[in-house]
Amino acid sequence: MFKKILIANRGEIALRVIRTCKEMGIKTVALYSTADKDSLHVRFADEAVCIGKPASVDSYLNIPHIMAAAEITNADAIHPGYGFLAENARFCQICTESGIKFIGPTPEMITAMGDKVTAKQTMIAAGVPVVPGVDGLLESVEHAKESAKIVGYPVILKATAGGGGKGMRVVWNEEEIEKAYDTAKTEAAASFKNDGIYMEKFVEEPRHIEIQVAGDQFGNVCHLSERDCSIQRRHQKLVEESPSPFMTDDLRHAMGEAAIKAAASINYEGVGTIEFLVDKHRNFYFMEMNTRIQVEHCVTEEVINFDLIKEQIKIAAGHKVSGRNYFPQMHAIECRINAEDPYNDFRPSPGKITVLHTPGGHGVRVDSHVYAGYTIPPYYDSMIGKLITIAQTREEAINTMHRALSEYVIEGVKTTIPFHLQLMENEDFQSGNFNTKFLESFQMKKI
Ligand code: MV4
Repeated sequence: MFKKILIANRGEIALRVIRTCKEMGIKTVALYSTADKDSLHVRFADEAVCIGKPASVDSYLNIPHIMAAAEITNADAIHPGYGFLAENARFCQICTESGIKFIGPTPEMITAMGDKVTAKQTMIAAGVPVVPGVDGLLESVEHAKESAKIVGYPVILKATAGGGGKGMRVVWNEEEIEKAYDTAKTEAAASFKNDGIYMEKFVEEPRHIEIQVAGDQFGNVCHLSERDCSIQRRHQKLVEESPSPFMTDDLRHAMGEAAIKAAASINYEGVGTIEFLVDKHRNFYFMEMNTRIQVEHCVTEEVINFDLIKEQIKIAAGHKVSGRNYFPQMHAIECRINAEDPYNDFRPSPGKITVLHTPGGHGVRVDSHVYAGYTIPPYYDSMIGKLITIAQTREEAINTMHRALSEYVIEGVKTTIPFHLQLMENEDFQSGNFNTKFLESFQMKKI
């Protein structure tokens, strides 16, 4: 087992990794930018190294600074968390070349899933269902026009280097396709320095359901059930839960097997997530694979009673996965508490937290790095923490969530707590009647 893990991240996920390392008897090294010198991950780690100025490019994305910190502290592994360098194949490669274990997949696996056209071709070869569309990249506007006639409108144009919605265009008819093709290409080139575009049939009002997987260095892969992440706003997830209210036992087995096929087809090592679109008839289609731990991993941890960070570390150290699949025994819901104003288009609201009261009690988990007097810096994401509730049934998990949200006091910054309270009171949410379009029509009631 590793003796010392360096955590190349900040905020709640840095703290989350430190907690598991402590339980495993592994020493920890925190990294921090000058904006984060008073952060809890710095206080709770065994050692901490300042790696630069506040801007991410000068600190949490600065590979030479991070590698220097790993060398001077003699760390034998690096945990990348999520975001920042977690899916950067070059960083992963540099860690390996420096004799430091990257806790995650190999650079080849990251690259294979990072290019969406390659990933889709890999899935077709593995027998995983994908959205019908055109194989490979679009060569020209004419190619796009001819293809759309075959696929059938509506179609969606996506950037091969994309993910998370950037460079995407829905096209409803032939009149729109030329403009959509041009803007998608321009946006992709600007965002990813790669203007490759591909086409799929547009799936209307889909649910976003993802399957957690874990694979080891010996080719074994298991699944750890699903998370429903359909409650999103502009491709930012706000609420996740497990099990999905839309799930059936048959669908879970089918999606679980597909997810295992997907991960096994690249001999996946580490924990990962296969994202699927699920239509109203419960047809499911591979969308993307995330080769990292995700923000919403906690709901899975709670419904199967399983530490996913510990699993990541064990897999990286050469342990085998258990060789069985895991099914939800409880219901868990996670609300992302962001420093954003839900009454004002979710505008970021960084600043000092003057008063803080964190909820507790039966069935409540809070993963957060903030404390009273902490200042949320403007340089990074606006997440204050995650509130997770766990109960026997979905209805009880919603009731516990409403109760916990009503206890949560955060003053000094605006937060998404009022949004979550209103969501928990929404009848469509309560009945599980929602898809990825749900928040487009959700209106905050004024206070
Ligand atoms: C789609 C789709 C409908 N049909 N693909 C959004 C982000 C990127 N990962 C893929 N996305 C979508 N791909 C086809 N063929 C609808 C979306 C989509 C979406 C997906 C998941 C969660 C929220 C979403 C919001 C808008 C669009």
